[in-house]
Amino acid sequence: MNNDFTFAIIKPNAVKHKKTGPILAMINEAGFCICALKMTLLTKIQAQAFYMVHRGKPFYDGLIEFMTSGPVVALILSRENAVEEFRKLIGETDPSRAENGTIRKIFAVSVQMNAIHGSDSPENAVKEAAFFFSEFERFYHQEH
Ligand code: DAT
Ligand code: MG
Repeated sequence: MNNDFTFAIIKPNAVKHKKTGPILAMINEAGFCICALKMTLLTKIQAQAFYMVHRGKPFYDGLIEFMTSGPVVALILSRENAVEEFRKLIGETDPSRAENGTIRKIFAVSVQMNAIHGSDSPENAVKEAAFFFSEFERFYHQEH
């Protein structure tokens, strides 16, 4: 099994403004394979569980409200060194600090509405992917 994967979410602002297609194109062009993909509307309980590590921080309530404000697109993405390479592709959390050409630089409208999530470690990629996808919804062995 190919374990070199990361987990991503295209956030509500980007989905709403028809950026799903352009973002997926950038992801493919950067060499990632889409192993799983689903459009879904998070419940408050799901968003709170997903962002549990940020509970108590000043931006937490706003983050939960934003992440449940419209549908998102959840993804499992594979390539060599997937977690680190994907964090490079999306750029800094704060889009004003993100490098030119990164997904957040191009599509984020603020720190909160920063267009895309990417796992920060392989361990969290495993946990986060399990939050959204069963084994039957994953297609790891595709030709590159
Ligand atoms: P990242 O998404 O780059 O891993 P994070 O885990 O620190 O960043 O935070 C999770 C999300 O919470 C982030 O994508 C947007 C939101 N967030 C973080 N810091 C924030 C802040 N200072 N103000 C508003 N939203 C913030
Ligand atoms: Mg994070």
